[in-house]
Order: sequence, then C-alpha cells, then structure tokens
Amino acid sequence: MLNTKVKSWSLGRWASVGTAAMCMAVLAFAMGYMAPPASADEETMELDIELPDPSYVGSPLNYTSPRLEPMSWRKRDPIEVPAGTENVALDKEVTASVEPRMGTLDQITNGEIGYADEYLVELPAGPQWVQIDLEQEHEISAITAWHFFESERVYFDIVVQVSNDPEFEEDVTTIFNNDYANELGFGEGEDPEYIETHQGRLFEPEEDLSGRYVRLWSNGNNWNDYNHYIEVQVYGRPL
Ligand SMILES: [Ca+2]
Repeated sequence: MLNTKVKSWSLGRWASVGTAAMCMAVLAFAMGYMAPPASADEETMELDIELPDPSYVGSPLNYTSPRLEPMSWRKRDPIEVPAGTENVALDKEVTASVEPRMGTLDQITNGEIGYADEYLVELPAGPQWVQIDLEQEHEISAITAWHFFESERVYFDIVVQVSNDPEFEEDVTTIFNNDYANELGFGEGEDPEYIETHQGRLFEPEEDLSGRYVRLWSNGNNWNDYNHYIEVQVYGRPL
C-alpha cells in the first residue's frame, strides 16, 4: 500500500515536470513564431537620417487644434530597417500637380536640406501634390518629408501614398492621412496634425510596402495657402 502511494506520487511529480517542460517548449516556439519576420530571417540596420540645423529665427506657432500633436524637441528614435536600405529618392525625377511658384521640383530630391528660402520649393494655393518616380518598384520601409521649417508651422491635409500606377488610380496604399475633414476625398484621416521641425516627419507603413511612385499631398498651412517642400526621402531597396 505504502509502495503504491510512493509510486503514484513519483509519477505525479514526473508528470508535472513533463508538463512544465512542454509548456516551456510551447512558449519558446510561440516566441520564435511571434518574432518579427525582418529580424527572424534577414539582417537589419539602424536607419541613420542626417538632419539639418534647426531654425531659431522663425515665429512661434499661431495655431491651435485638438488634432495637433504637441511640439517635441526630443530627437526621434532611430528605426530598424532591412540591411542595405538607403534613400532611393535621391536625385530621382519629381513631378507635381502644378508648376512651382518658387524653386524647382528637382530641389525636392537633391539631398540639400535647410530652413533658408534658397532650399524652398513653393507650390500654389489649394490641394497640390508632388510625386517621385523611383524608376522601378522598391520595397519601402519609411519616408521623410521636410516642408518649410523656418518657423513653427502646420501644413494641412497631408496625405502620403505609394503605388505602381503613375496616375494613382489603382493599387494605391495610403500610409499617412491627416485630412480629417476629407477635403481631398481619400476618406477622413485619422493621423494627427504636426508642427514642422528640422527633423522632418517620418512616415512608416504599418505593413510591408512596395511601389515605384510616391505621392505627397498638402493643402496650405497655418500661415498661408501655399504648399512647401524642402526635401523628401524614401528609404528602401530595389525589388
Ligand atoms: Ca532639397
């Protein structure tokens, strides 16, 4: 009788050890399974975005909105991207919905960034877009846009889209939309309004993204109705 009791206790204990080991194995499998694919099967790197000097000469912001993200002076955290990712928009051709009032479209991808007027491309009032042709389909990890950042300024109805269709009629992915009143007709944007700084604004897709063309919309700013660009960078790799 005693032997039987001892034996069944031992079996129970071994059963518990076995269950614990199985749980750990399942957990390890789940952790491995849940790891992001980028780190699981390919090398990544930290994206190094060279920033221009900030501006200390402009006027403070004269605009408030419940949709406006608070100003942050903190340096943006670096993001992890697939190894070999670089600014594939550099020196690529730029087209636009309209001719600039000031500057030339090639300045938007010429790699030169600063707050002075000499860096500025100004498009007329109203909803306008600029479009970059990456010349072939690319995997796209992120996009940064610098509008005019001499003073604290908020641009309206910012929509950032990627497509393989140069007309943006089919196969369009929108990765940012703060057009909350749906002025542009792409649906009510859920993203916040933000204040321009020397860091530009980084737009990251929520899912894997590829495309040949990048189109950026805006619709004036809190100082005037014009649309401005200093530079747009697209971080990617050719497919
Ligand atoms: Ca530029």
